Amino acid sequence: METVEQVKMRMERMLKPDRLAHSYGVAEEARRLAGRYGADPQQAYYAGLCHDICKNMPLEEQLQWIKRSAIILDSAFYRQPPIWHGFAAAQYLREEMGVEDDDILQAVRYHTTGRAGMSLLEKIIFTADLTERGRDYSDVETVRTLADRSLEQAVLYILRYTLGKLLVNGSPICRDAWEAYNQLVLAQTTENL
Ligand code: DGI
Ligand code: FE
Ligand code: FE
Repeated sequence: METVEQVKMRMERMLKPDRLAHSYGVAEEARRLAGRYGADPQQAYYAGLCHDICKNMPLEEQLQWIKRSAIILDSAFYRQPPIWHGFAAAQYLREEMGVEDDDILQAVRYHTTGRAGMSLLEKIIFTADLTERGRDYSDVETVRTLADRSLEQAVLYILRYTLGKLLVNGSPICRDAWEAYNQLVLAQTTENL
């Protein structure tokens, strides 16, 4: 597996400056959250650093990486380009950077959509993506406060926020995202029964 220094040099070549800054922000926020929630800080930093590595790749190239992975995806997936870069990155990390840590690969693959049954590291990367220091959107302080209180609550809030916007815009929502949402909502309502 490439060292952090090697990853950083690769990122300098592959990412635009704003995406580079975001990636460093997510890496640091993921390391902080890992410390707070008992995950491995180095693993979290690495996954955070790499999560958007394919974001500035042409879509055609992203597709090539996705097709090289063994994951079976439905036709709706292929009609939602905004969710491709995480799936492409998981395969890219494995083949080009020698990453074999499945927890890192899963966290990168599902960082945009989430999924039902996310691991601790997956929740950390999913959340850090929206709470890193460079993020600025109307609800960001609410999400940052939630992230320090409960990762599950932060993930659910982000899903409500993201999927809410997709619904309002009439955009499609992928299966993994609504399965993640349903699982967290149902877990919450079961607790309240
Ligand atoms: O890569 P980032 O900008 O850091 O953030 P991200 O990986 O969370 O990507 C955000 C984009 O992905 C945003 O435009 C919303 C979109 N997105 C998230 N879930 C879905 C989705 N788009 C579609 N069509 N369907 C989804 O389920
Ligand atoms: Fe992303
Ligand atoms: Fe990101």
